[in-house]
Amino acid sequence: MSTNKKIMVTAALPYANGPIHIGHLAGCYLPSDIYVRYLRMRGRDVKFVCGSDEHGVPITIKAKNEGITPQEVVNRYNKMMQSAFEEFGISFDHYSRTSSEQHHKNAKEFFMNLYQKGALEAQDTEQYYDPEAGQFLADRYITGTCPKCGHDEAYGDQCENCGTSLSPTELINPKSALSGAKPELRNTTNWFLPLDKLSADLRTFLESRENWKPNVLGQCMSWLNSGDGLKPRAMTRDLNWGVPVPIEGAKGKVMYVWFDAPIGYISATQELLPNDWEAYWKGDDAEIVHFIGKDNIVFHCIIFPAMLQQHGEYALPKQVPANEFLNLEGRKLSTSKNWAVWLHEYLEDFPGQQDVLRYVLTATMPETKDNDFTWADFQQRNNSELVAGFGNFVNRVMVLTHKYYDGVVQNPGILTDADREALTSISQYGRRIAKSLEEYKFREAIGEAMNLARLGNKYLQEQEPWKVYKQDAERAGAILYVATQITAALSIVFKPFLPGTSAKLHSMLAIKSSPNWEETEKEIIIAAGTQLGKSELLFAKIEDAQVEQQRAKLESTIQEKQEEDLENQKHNPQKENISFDQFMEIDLRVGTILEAERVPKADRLLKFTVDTGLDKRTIVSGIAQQFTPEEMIGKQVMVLMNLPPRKIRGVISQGMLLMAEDTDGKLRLMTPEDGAESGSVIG
Ligand code: B3M
Ligand code: ZN
Repeated sequence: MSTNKKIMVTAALPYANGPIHIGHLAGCYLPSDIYVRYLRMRGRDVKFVCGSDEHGVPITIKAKNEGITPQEVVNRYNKMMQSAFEEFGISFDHYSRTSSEQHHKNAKEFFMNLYQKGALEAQDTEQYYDPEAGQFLADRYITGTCPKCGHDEAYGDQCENCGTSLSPTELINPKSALSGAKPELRNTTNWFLPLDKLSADLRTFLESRENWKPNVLGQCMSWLNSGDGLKPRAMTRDLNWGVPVPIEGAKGKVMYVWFDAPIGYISATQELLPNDWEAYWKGDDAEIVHFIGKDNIVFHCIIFPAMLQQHGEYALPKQVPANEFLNLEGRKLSTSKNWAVWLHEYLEDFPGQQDVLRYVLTATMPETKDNDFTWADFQQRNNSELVAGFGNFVNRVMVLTHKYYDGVVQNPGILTDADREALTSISQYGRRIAKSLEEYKFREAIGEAMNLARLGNKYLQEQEPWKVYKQDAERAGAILYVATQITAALSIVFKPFLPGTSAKLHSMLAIKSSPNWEETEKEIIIAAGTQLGKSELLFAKIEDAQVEQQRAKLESTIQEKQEEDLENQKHNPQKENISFDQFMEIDLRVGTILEAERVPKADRLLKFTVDTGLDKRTIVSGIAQQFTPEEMIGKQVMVLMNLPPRKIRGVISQGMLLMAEDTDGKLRLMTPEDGAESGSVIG
C-alpha cells in the first residue's frame, strides 16, 4: 500500500436501539480498530470514523413500546454505545450520529445531487395507510395472519413463526400496529434507485476490486447474476422519523435508512475535518475501507457504491472485509432474547480486563465462517495463553533483571548463535504479522504475535539464566538482554490488539514515546544500560467462579425469556402432533347433567350424575369455585368417556367434563349446540 494515500476506515454505524455486544465487536469494531492502530504505527495517513445509526423502523418501534420519542431512544443508546466503545479502546477519530444537523444537511445535498440528475426515479406504488393514525405504515407496522402458516401475529415483511418473508398485501386480515385499525391501500409516490439499470457499472466496479474476500465478492456477484438481476429499490419511505426528503411532493416522506446511513460516514468525516474531509473521500489518493458484518454486504457493496457512482465525485470502496457472525455458547446471539454478552456488562464484571476480551475475540474472529464464543474458551485462553504464556515470559524477564541487576539492562558482550537466532526472529515476526494485518487476517496476525511470546519462553527455558547466573553473571545478563529485546518487540506487535497491555509494557520497559512498527526491524530496541520500570503482572487468572457466574447469567436470561414468553404468550404452546388414529381412540359424547351437589370438605369439587346416552354415571369436576350445583342441573355438556374410573375424595368419578381455561384462569364450560342428543359422538 503506497504511503501517500489518505485512508478512510469506517465501521458500520450501530443502530441506536440497543447496547453493543460481543458479536458487534468481533464483526467489525475490533477488526477495524486493530487495522487502524496498525496503520497509525506505520505512519500512514488514516482516519477512523463511526457513529450511531439513529433512523429506521426498529427505533420507532422501540420508542412506541416504551412510550417515549425516537429521539429519546437514540439519545440513550448513542451515549451508552459511545462510552462503552471508548472504555473498550475502540479508537475512533470521530464518533458521530445520523440525527446530527451536519448529517441531515449532507444527506439532503447528496439526495438532491442524485435527484437533479434524474438518478432517482419516481414510482407510484400502493402502500397501506392507517386512517386513524393518519399515516402510511412501514411493513413492520402491519400485522395480520400469515398466509403460509396461519400465525396471527405475522408482520408485513416477515412471519416470525414460519420465517416466510412477506409483503404487506399478502397478510390476511391486516391491521395497523399503531391504532389497530384496518389499513387501506393508498397510492403513494416514492423515489427509486434503478439498480437494474446500474448493474453494468456495478459489475465493472466489483470486477475491478482486488483481493476482496471470497465471501464478500461471491455474494455480490450472485446478486448481480441471479435470475432477473438487481431490482429498483425505494430510497424514500412514508415515515415521519428519518432525514426528510428535500423535494417538492415529498411531504411526510423520509430517506430510506440505508440511503442515509452510509452517507453518515461522509458526514462524520466532515465533522472531523471540516476543511480537509474531501481528501479522504474524493480523488485518486482516497482509499476507503468499510468494516462491516456480512448482513451489511449488499448495502456497502451494491447500494452505496451505486449511489457514489451516480453522484460521480466520490472514490469507491477499496475494501470491504466483512466478517461472518459470532455465536454464543452454540446459539445465535440475540438482542431480543437477551442472549448476548453485553459490552457494558463485561466492562463491569471484568474491570481492567478489556484486553482479555480483545485477545479472545481476535483469536476466534469469524473472518471466513461463523464462530462460537464460549466462556470456557475465554477462561482457557486467558489462563494458558495470556497468563501462563505471554505474561509469564515478561514477568520472568522483569523479575530476574530486577533481582540480579537492579533492573538495569546488561551489555550482552559476545552473542551466541542462539542469541542471534532469537534476535533475528524479532524482525521476521514483525514482517509476518504486518503482512497478515495488511491482508485483514487478524486471527493469523495475533497467532503470530503469540508465537513470538512462545519463542521468548522457549529461549529462556533453553538458556536458563536463573541457573547460569550462579556461575556466569555476565552470560545471564546477555540472555536477559536478548529476552528484553523480545519483550520490547511484543510491546510493539501487540499494540494494535492489546493497547492496554502494550502501554503497561512500555512503562515497564521505560519506552518513552510510542514506538513505530519499524522498531521491530531493529536488533536493539532497548539499549543496554536502560533502567527498567517497576514490574507488574500483565494478566490475572480467570477463576471458575467467574465463568460460572457468567454462564448462570446467560441461563437466567433464557429462563426469564421463557417465563416472559409464557406470560406474554396468549396460550400454552401447541402440544406435540398426534396421529389421527390416536385421536380416534378418544371417546367424546354429548351428556346431560341430571343431578349436581357439592362434595363434603372439598370446596372446589362438584359431583354430577350425567346421562351419557349409554348410561347414567357419576363424574366429579373441580369447578365449584365458578359454578353452583343449581345452575348446572339440566345443562348439556361434552363428556370424555373412556378415562379409567378415579376415586376423588371418596367418590368414584367415571370420565371428565370438557372445560376451556382463559389466560386469566376463568373456566368456560364446553357445551354442544342446543338440541344435541345425549350419547351422540363428538369427533
Ligand atoms: N445500522 C447496523 C446493522 O445493520 C447498520 C449499519 C449501518 S452502516 C452505514 O447492524
Ligand atoms: Zn407463517
